[in-house]
Amino acid sequence: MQVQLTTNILKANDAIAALNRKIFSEKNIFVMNIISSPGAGKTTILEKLLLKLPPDIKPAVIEGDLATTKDAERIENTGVFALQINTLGGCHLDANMINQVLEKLPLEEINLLIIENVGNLVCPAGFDLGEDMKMVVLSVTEGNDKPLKYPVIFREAAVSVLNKIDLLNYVDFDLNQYEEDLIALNPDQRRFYISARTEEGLEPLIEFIVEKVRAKKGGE
Ligand SMILES: Nc1nc2c(ncn2[C@@H]2O[C@H](COP(=O)(O)OP(=O)(O)OP(=O)(O)O)[C@@H](O)[C@H]2O)c(=O)[nH]1
Ligand SMILES: [Mg+2]
Repeated sequence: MQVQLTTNILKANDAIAALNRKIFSEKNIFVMNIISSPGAGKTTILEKLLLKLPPDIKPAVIEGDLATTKDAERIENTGVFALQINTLGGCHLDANMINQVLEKLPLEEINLLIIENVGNLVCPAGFDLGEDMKMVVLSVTEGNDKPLKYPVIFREAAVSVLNKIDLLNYVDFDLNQYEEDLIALNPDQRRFYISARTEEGLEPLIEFIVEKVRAKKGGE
């Protein structure tokens, strides 16, 4: 019974995600779904990244959190439109939550929609929101064993970002093992190594995202 119920929920979610994807495609909006455990640095990465986008990239952000508008406020301080969804205890965003706020977004004015999912490496992995790309963020303080322990999201994400590399000297994070495990899970994944704090490694990640947005705009 439980298995059946889960399958039905996911089927319903996938149908709405397909609808979202169609709407985003019609409007040439590239959509990123950012997933990590709490505190890995999703919002900090966005705060830095949004200020460095070239003028032809027009972003908006959806912030998913159990409670508070703290992250949306941080994003708004960069001058970028941000909308907060509170899941009221839910451990992930789903396609319907995104669908319900579409009319509140400036869809005619943007070509990049970034969705910061609820901080959690497990639940968000199973729910398609209608995004073009999932980006998983891990920080070095969490340990290099996480890709193998939480394989679903590391396998599914087209992009992985290792954040807080400024702290590498203070932790026993094994970079070689991390990379080896990621390659085993998803050999095609683009891997980035950054410090949102010092901005080391941020530029290649921004270039990658900009290329994706321009490609979608060009109809690819
Ligand atoms: N040393 C260091 N600290 C960082 C870096 N990036 C983020 N932080 C810090 O990590 C903490 C959490 O960062 P957030 O950006 O709020 O993390 P988050 O993933 O958005 O967290 P949730 O939204 O709660 O899931 C903050 O105190 C940041 O200042 C980094 O590259 N290096
Ligand atoms: Mg955040």
